[in-house]
Amino acid sequence: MNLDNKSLEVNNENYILSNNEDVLSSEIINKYLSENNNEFNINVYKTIDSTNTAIKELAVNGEREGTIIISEEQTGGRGRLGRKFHSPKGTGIYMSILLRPQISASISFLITIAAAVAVAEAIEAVSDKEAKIKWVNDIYCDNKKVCGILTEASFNFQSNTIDYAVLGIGINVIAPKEGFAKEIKDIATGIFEDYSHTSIHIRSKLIAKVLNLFWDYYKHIEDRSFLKSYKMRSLLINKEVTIFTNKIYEKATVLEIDDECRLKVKMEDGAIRFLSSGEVSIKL
Ligand code: BT5
Repeated sequence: MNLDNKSLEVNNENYILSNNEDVLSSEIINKYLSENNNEFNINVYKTIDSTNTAIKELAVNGEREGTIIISEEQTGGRGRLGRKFHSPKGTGIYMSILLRPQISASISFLITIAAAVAVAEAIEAVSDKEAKIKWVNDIYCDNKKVCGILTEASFNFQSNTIDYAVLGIGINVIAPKEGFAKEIKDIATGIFEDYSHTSIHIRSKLIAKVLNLFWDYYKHIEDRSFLKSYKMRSLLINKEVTIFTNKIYEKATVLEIDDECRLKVKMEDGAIRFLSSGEVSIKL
C-alpha cells in the first residue's frame, strides 16, 4: 500500500452534511487531538479490507511510528484466531496504529492492556456509559461488547525486541440502523442508539480521545500506570467463567488479575491457576 495514493481516501466535498451525519476525516480528527497530534499521520479510507493488514504492509515497508489508518468500513475486519470482526459502514471506528516500541518483547502484552484502558476511559468521557473490560481485549457496555482490540507484532527473537506492532481497535459507536449481523446481535451493542443521541463529530472526538489517552500511556508503558484502571474495570473478578485452553473447557472462579495481567482463577477442584492467554467466557 502506498500512502501517496489517496484515491480511496474520504473526500469531504463528496458529502452533504446533515446534523445527524458524522463524517470521518483526518482534518476533523486532528482538530480534537491535543499537542500530541504532530506524532500522528492519520489516513482515512472509505472502505478497506482490514486496517491491520494495511498497516502491517506499511510497517514492513518502513513507515514511521504513529501512522494510522481509519476506515468507514472493513470488508475483511479480523479478530483473534482468524475470527471475523463485523465492521459495517458509517457506524463504527475501525482504526490501526503503527507502533515501534522500544521495549522488551516480554512486555508487549502491555500495549493491548493500555489500549483497552484508553478506549474504556474515552468511551466514558464522551458518553454516560460505564465501560468494563473483559480480559484480555474486549470492552463492554451494558454487558455487551462495544469494542475489540487486536494487537499483532513482529518480534526479533535474537534481540528479544519488537520490530513493529500493529494496534487494531474496532468500536461500535452506534448500532447499525439495520441491526447487528445475526451472529453477533445477542452479544454486541453500540455506545449510542443512534446519531441523534450524540454530539457532532462524535466518532472523531472519540478517536482523538482514545489516541490522546493511549499515547500518554504508551510513552511511559513500563510504568504500567494504566494497570489499576484495567483491574478496576474488570468484568470477570469474582465471576464463574468457562476457560478454554488446549481444546478443553473447564469451569473456574476468577480471583484477580495480577501485575503481569494474568488471570488468577480457582478451578473446581480448588487448584489455583494463572492464565496468560486463552479464551474465557462468561454468562452475562
Ligand atoms: C476482537 O477479536 O474482538 C478484535 C477485533 C479487532 C478489530 C479491529 S478493527 C481495526 C483493526 N482491523 C482489523 O482487521 N481488526 C482490528 P476477538 O476477541 O477474537 O473477538 C471476535 C469475536 O467478537 C467474533 O467472533 C464475534 O463473536 C464478536 N464480534 C465480531 N464483530 C463484532 C462487533 N462489531 N461487535 C461486537 N462483537 C463482535
